Amino acid sequence: MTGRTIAPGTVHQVPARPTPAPAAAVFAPQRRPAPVRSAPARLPLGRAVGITGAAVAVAVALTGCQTQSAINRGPHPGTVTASLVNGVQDVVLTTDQRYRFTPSTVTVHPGKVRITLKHVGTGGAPHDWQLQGFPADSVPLTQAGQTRSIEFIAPAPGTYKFVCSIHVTQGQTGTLVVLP
Ligand SMILES: [Cu+2]
Repeated sequence: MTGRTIAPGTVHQVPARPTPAPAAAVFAPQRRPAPVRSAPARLPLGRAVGITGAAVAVAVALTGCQTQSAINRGPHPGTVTASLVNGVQDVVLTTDQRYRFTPSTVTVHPGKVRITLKHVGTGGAPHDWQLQGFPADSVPLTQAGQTRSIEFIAPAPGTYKFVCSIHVTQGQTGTLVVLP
């Protein structure tokens, strides 16, 4: 108790502080990537080519769907403001097996918009792009490695939600802002 008086206490506390800080920092980043990496890392192990290879690929794809169907609670990355070039505002969104659109916040001006969806993943589920409330303004299901586009006239100024129609529950959503 006497050691806790102000004068000696300050001396003893100095070396104690640095220890817990780095320990916590080491644990935090290690836990996150571990489950994500373990699944894809095993995919290429299948040696067989041809029928067996295809069977493995299908099994892997199905497994991948199930293991990754958990909600992605990570941040929605990126913002972009489109500009009119040759009468159209080009917006390119990439997606992969992480249930995200990049960028996920898209700002456009009134007029024609072209949304291009590039599935840059190496496998897994296809994705589409749908502007909620405007079913015609949608990019159809796009497989890994594919690129598909849709052109439409921006709706009235405001804020709209867009989604991948088959991965809404996994959190694959974004925001379209139409400027006045
Ligand atoms: Cu999707």
